Amino acid sequence: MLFQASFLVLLSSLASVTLGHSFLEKVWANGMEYKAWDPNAGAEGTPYPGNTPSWFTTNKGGNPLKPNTFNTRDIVCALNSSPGNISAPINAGSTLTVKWWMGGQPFPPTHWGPVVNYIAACNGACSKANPLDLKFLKLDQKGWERTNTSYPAEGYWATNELVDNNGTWPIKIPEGLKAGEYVVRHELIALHVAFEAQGKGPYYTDGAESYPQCVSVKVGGTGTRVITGGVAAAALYKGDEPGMTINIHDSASGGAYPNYEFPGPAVWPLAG
Ligand SMILES: [Cu+2]
Repeated sequence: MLFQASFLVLLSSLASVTLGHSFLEKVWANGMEYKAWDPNAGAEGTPYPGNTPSWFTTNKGGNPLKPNTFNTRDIVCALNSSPGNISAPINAGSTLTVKWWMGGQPFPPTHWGPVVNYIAACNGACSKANPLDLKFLKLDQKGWERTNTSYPAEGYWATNELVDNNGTWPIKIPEGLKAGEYVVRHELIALHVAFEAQGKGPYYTDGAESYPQCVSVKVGGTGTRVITGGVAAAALYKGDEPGMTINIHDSASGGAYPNYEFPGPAVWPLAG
């Protein structure tokens, strides 16, 4: 019991020193650099720019979404989101790169978890898209990577790789994707307090944290690969999945979680 109590104190102190969470600072596509949207600046009266493909959100502080929001509009593209004003031109088969940054760091290094990317067709201009109408396919996912002497119980996860890469993450746009406008939904999932949702059922008030960010892109060319099916973002997760309730502080694991089960749908077979 003593161990349990001090463990929880440690966790809450970790949470209090990482008040800064994060959001996208920059986006690169086809060799062009775009500023993303800084919701903290927005709170000080800076208007949302007319030349960014990165979606608007009122999420001052870059705060996480908890499982009790996983079936709401906010889980699609962040708190009170609305579409980017432009869609960044990008070639099918090339890489969209994003960069997370807030308050002098990319993302809290103690927020271990997966990085997951999705794509949805806008069927027209993404600037007019309704987030609730978007049907997403999973492009790729990366979770636990290896053990880590710095965090012997938790190991090294995709979010740690993102932090070590100065907050940047590459997202491959599928080869041969049909011309049109698409929303890329890029998401960090932090598992440091995921265990709090164990046994609590779906949409609990605490547990895993989701940090979704959306970027609108415009694919040209003569590709024929069409997106069909897909899942509304508000139906991706319930928060009670094994991959959303895992205890990653299990010292018996030695920091190895090779059987981590990703939440959400399987990766779209045509994405690679
Ligand atoms: Cu957090």
